[in-house]
Amino acid sequence: MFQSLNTKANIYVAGHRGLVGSAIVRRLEKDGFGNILTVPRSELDLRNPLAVDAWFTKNRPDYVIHAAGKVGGIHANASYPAEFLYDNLMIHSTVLHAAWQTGVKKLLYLGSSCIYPRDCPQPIKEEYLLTGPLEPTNEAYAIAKIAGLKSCQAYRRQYGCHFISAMPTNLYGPNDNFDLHSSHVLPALMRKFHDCRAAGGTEVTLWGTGNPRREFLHVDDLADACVFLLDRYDEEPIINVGTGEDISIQELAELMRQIIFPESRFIFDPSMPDGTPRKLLDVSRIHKLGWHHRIALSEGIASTYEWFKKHAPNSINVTFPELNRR
Ligand code: GFB
Repeated sequence: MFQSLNTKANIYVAGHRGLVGSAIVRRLEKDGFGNILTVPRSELDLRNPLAVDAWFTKNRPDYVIHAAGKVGGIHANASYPAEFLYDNLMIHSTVLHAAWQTGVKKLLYLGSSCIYPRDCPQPIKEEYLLTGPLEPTNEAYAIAKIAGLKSCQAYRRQYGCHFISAMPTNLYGPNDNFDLHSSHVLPALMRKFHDCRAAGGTEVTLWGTGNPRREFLHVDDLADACVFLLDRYDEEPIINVGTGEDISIQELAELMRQIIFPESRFIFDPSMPDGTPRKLLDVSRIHKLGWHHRIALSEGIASTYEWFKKHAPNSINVTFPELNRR
């Protein structure tokens, strides 16, 4: 089934409690991997180089999927740039360095579509990286992510490490962050329509103008792509992971209204930022390798909403409690 992976290998999933990491663990377990390594933040602060070195020396992972990091939606990114920059720069540096020092066979690093210039041509090809200015609302996060992917390339060139980087588009799914201040748009809209219905309301207020366009990938599809790439891809260039299809925030809101609370209506608050006008990835490279997404957006929203209803009371995924405390 796999070209190079062996289900007996030790695979460390960094960030296993987050949206991405938890999906990767689910996927690896389904594929029969018996030695998945995880460590909670309370036991290992990935910003601490000495602690990370010691953990890698003791646990000796064969493979690493690096899905750890401080993430958030447009408001969180714009409000806490220092934290997004510091935490992510540190987390990426410590993990990559320890992986090199302990001879990890292969590492998959996850970036983000916000690394590309704000106004680059659409769909976004991998080679558009560093060809123009970044979107100001997420510049700090993007700089840290660019440093991470460039580190992978540097360790590859200087030390021959098999470090690869994938750039996922906007993600959603189970274990997302549904906190209205720090979440991304899809979980925020889910919570807003759900709470409106539960409260007997009629109107939901959304941010910005509704005109920006975004591409959404279910996190189970991303997990599938991660295992695919870890198994088969071993080159320096970054590789986009998405669906190749986008919709406007207005269209997304309409879709979610129909699924969650058809009797409601929504309005936009243009005093909130729009962010990047459009972010659609060119996925022809990963398609050529033989990978395609499977989960249609409406199907993914419906299944995520089922998950949300079961977990709603506890659905704030506090992957960065600092943001939720404020
Ligand atoms: O998903 P999102 O927060 O981040 O917002 P980005 C996408 C769009 O949805 C923006 C609008 O135009 C928002 O104004 N929007 C409408 C809302 N209503 C809401 C709402 O209630 N909550 C939120 N959050 N948005 C992030 C970056 O950018 O994308 C990160 O900040 C990362 O760095 C991530 O790259 C993938 O798509 O604009």
